[in-house]
Amino acid sequence: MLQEKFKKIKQEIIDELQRTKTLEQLDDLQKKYFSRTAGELTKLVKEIKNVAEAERPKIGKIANEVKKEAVEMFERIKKNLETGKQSQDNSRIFDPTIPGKKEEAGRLHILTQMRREVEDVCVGMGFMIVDGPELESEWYNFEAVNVPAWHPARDMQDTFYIKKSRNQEIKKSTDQDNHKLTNLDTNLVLRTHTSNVQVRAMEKYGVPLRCIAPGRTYRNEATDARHEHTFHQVEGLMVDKNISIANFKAVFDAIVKAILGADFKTRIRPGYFPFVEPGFEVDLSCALCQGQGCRVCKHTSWVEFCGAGMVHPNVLKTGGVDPKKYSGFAFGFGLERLTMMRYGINDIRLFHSGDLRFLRQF
Ligand code: FA5
Repeated sequence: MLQEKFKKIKQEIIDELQRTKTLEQLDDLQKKYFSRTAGELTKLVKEIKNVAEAERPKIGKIANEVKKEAVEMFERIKKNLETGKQSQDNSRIFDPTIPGKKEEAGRLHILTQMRREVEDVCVGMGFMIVDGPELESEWYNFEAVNVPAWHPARDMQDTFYIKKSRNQEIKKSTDQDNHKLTNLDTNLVLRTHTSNVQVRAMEKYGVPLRCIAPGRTYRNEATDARHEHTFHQVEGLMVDKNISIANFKAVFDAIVKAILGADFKTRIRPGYFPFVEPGFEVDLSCALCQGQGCRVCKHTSWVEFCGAGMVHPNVLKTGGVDPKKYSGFAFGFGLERLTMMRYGINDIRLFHSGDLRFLRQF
């Protein structure tokens, strides 16, 4: 539409004038737009006669305004250049009639916000934050934490495997990300838990050690209201002399209290994980149904939240730590589930749905 073309040419003139630094350039621009025969603005004005008669006065008015403003701008710039006021002034051409651009302010994903809160609480208790690769050697993900290939516990954590032949290729790119992949004689897997960081952290930092490792994890999982194939865990590991279950309970309670409030109910029950002995599971009381029963807690009024236990001597040994001198606890909880209980979110799939109506609430 002609009206649009006038708007566009006006903006073009403004842009070009902003870049004009000499009188010669200005002269060239003047010809480009105003020359009687081939000037671009002149040609547009000539097109007005082809517009429907009823429309002509309106377009004519717009054309006159654009032309008038353009002439004024040219005069102003000419004066600037003649008086030595250089091109900085030219960039000050400001057209108040152009609608402003609204900047959309982003926000952090709710899981990022929650991770940061958990990190703050743990850092306050002297834990450092460590990271580990999501694409991990099968060895660190399983063997190093006492889960050999034949172990039935592997069935509980099925994942996505990458063939050995691609390892060197992948190694190059992950090394650049500072996540060294070692033990590449094994397959690579998308890590099933953050427990892959346990041995890595002991190898790197030695003991005494107090760290958390939050991060993304993957499982070949049928999804439902509380299971995702891609989710986040926060691993905790504390190794020192004389560490006991009491230390775990104190640290764990402090986290839950800080995030969910002092009155939130939890329960600890025995649980089996090959990398701890003894092992337990911690449940959160279901905040969604307040004990009435719902699909998230599978009508039990408790939501499985965390695996934990005293680090198995084999894992300490693999990490280069003497189990006769040192003991430790480890835990791994689901960040999505913690967030669900805090905000009453009734379906885990909402986190990665990309649904802005959901995300904008936080
Ligand atoms: C583990 O992953 C162990 N590595 C935890 C652990 C660490 C035990 C250290 C002992 C010592 P589990 O598979 O139960 O355990 O997962 C731990 C938590 O992750 C669960 O309680 C749950 O909150 C969360 N989680 C597990 N699978 C899923 C899933 N598919 N979707 C969402 N959250 C999940």
